[in-house]
Amino acid sequence: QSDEFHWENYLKETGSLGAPSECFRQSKVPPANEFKVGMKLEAHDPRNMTSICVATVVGITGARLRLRLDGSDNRNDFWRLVDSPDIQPIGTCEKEGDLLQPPLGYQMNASSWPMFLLRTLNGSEMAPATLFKKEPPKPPINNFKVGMKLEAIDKKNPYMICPATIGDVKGDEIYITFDGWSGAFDYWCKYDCRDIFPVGWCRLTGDVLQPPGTQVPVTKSIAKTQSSLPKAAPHSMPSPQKTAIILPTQQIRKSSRIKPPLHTS
Ligand code: MLZ
Repeated sequence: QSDEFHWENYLKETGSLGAPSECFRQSKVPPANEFKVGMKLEAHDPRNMTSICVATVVGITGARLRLRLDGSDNRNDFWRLVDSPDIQPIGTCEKEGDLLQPPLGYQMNASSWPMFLLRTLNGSEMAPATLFKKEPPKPPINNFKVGMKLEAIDKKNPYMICPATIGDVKGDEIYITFDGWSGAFDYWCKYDCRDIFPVGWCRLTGDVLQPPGTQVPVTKSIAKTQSSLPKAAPHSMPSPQKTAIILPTQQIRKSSRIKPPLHTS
């Protein structure tokens, strides 16, 4: 379909470049996701990171798991990569002499927790240790440059991965701006943040990449270099680092915008 989003065309039309994969704290070859819906694991409670809880895989999306804490409601689901340090096999906590905690917002009386824990784990399918992948190392320095394109999690809608651009760089921090959106979703994060991915990540993992928004025109840059979109062999030599240059906004005309599909929701 012609109105589908394609990075290759989009980079060409916007005259921009994808940030090289070496910039990211992600494995070059995305980790395999061998988890199944219904499997249980241990996870840090995102609302109370010091406590470790039982979680159930309620969905699979690319290299990520949609997780729900046992004893919690269905309105606080969260997403983690299979190589996230926030998840571990059932039994890890006990091995380390810790206790599994009820989640923040545990729906029953606190005194029922030990029995609830026994029942929730009894007869359940526990995700085997081999499914948990090692977190990739941090790139040694922040190599992001203003104007580089990437795929980034929308923290306000964390199931969404969206086309984004580096809007600013300050020390170890980068400013993530979402293409086609006015700025309400933009955020600062560390360069080694696990919520950002190189161009082509979703295509490789099978996760869903959202199309750019339709609120603001996407800027056209003058850079006329080839894209760093991974092609046939993701193992091949990385292309030499290039700098993406973006024109100041006054020089940008609406007509340079490509037409993404109509946005629902
Ligand atoms: N339809 C929702 C989601 C927007 C997602 C933007 N992502 C960068 C809204 O308009 O709020």
